[in-house]
Amino acid sequence: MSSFENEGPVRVSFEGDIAQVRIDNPPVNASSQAVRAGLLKAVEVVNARGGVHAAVLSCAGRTFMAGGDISEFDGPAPEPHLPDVLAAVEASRVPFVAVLHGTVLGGGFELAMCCAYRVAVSGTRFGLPEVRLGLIPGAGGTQRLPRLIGAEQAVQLCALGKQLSAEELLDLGGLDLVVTKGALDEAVSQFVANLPERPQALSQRDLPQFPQQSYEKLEGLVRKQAKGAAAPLHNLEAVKWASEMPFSEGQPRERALHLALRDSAESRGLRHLFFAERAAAKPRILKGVSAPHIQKVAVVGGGLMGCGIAMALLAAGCDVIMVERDDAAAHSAKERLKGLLDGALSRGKMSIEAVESALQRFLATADYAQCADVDLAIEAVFEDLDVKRDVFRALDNVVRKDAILATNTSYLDPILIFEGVTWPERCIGLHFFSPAHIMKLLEIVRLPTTSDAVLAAGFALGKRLGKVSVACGICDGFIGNRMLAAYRRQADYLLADGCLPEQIDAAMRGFGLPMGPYELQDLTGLQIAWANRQRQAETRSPNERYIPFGDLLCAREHFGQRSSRGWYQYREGERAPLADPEVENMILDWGRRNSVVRHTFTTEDIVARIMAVLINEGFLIIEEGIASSAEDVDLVQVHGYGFPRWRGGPMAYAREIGLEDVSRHMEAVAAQSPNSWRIAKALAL
Ligand code: T1G
Repeated sequence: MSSFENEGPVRVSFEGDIAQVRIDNPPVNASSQAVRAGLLKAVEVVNARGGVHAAVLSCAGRTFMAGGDISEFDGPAPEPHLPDVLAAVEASRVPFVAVLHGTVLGGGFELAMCCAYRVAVSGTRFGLPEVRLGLIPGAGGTQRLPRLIGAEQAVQLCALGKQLSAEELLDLGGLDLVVTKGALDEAVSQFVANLPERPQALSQRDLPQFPQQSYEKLEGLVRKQAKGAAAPLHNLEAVKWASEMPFSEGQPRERALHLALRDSAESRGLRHLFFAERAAAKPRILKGVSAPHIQKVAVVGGGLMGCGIAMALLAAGCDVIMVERDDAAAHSAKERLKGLLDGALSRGKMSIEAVESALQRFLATADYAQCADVDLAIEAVFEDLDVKRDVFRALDNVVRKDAILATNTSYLDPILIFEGVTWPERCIGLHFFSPAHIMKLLEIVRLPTTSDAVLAAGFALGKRLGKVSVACGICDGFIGNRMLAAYRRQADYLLADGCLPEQIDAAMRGFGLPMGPYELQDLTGLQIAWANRQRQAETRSPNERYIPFGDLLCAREHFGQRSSRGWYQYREGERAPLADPEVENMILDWGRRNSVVRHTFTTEDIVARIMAVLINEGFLIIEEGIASSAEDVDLVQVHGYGFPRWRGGPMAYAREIGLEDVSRHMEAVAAQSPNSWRIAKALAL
């Protein structure tokens, strides 16, 4: 077998009349500039040699090309450009046979579509996830895919971010062969030796008109799922071009829009999160630190939170011992967990085998002694310091000395919770968000005594549970709840000075939040924030402006949806919030009694002031070392509090609008409520 000593990530070799073109660009064979140049060279070498029957294109490592190199997107695209490289592959006299495995995404799928033939290993997945990066494909994806599998299916992948299995793509006519991994080499040899007639290149194929009714239905679906993001609709529009114009017109139009979107705030925000999520999973301080393995976990407290944590652990293959205060409570906890498992089964999230396996690995008990051999014990009991301390006193007496002890507290000081526990280096905070088996965010709270190994174990467990884990220090509310408290306080100031709940909620929903602050309080219940305000009363500055509306509602036992009244009123059995004249009167009466002159705030004012407070609190949290980066603050907001992903997070949003603007709005906030806000250094311009 002779081979060309071509350098770089693309190598060409020959076995008789078959060329082997191999891409090796770890970790995911992204189409970097070197890969694009190497591939272009490979097409030239293969065609210049003469007598070559076919060129087999494959990738080393865990996956075929998984897309363009996202890290290149911040700057101008260096030549050769991917569309040109793919055009060369498609036009190659020697037919290319793509051998596909792993996740064939974005530019990788575009490359595969330019090959004359496509053979895939069973289990390979295909997609055009550019939409998740605020983009449309930039190398023919929206123009070739409809010509391969039809426009309707192409919209599912381009605009809705759906992926296809190899079998599904085969059924749609997008692959020539799907084989098991073990049979791949032989199957490819056979296939290449007996190539079917070469199909017409996708760029040459015509496409029927996109049926208007189908298009309109899909447009509604795409708009609904987009939740304010622009890229999904751009993808839909680009796919439609494929049925309206020849490839020669559609592809340049796609490329131009792709490049323009690379420079959009939406794409910058989504790319920022893409890398932030990966960086957060591997804190620099843990480089080289080995994490003790966690298999057996005790969960103390079988309420909604405890069962959610248990569910997440069981789904990840852990063994769970759930401890409750007595046998009856343990039985109820087991029934609650079985309810969650049945729900996962009925929604197709878990197979019957997985549910049975989970139940075999689950034990509910009232006997702490059953925890003697756990690797980690976490409490999810009532948010009361003494109750939590009692739990750890009991655990401390039975668990191994190397067993990790974790608190799930949302607001209490973990140092006080663990006071007196032996081997304090094993203590950590693992703050899950309810429902814990669904919410992605996990705040991992490091105590001064927490060892690196225990911290690493927390991150390893978070990764195993599929969480977005963010390291945080100790303060009231850690990162997310502290920012939520600031956000709600500013919303209350706006109520006091001229707004009504429905106006503020509408403004924040229009910004992209799933619901506004008052709808959310009604949904989760006003009691939690009430208890927190009472807890903070003794340490709150007497000069800080205090708005009592939430307390007044709780005093009337208007706790929200569950009590049919809160900030809104609710018809029996319904959840639609209805403006409550009593709430408006309460706000106006209070204003009159306190000689407040109410103002008119526009939607823009409301958003600007609330965002300024959220960003300011984020900067304070970073400046105090509670969060290690703006990226981590954004991850907390996006994965824990519904901040619109396509805006990248409050800190990314601040970068987009400019800190001068944020600072100006924060000054207005501070003037609106004197002595009530600390201004972060980053905003004290
Ligand atoms: N570009 C650059 N780096 C990438 C990358 C990419 N496309 N994909 C992954 N990485 C890095 C990632 O940052 C991490 O780095 C490491 O690889 C492992 O990733 C031209 C314009 C493929 C399913 O959107 O979905 O093609 O942290 O931890 O869980 O028209 O990575 O180790 O330093 O996620 O096994 C379209 C994005 C791009 C795919 C693997 N393609 N990647 O998941 O590993 S735009 C995508 C993924 C495009 C074309 C358009 C996943 C994965 P580090 P990982 P994983």
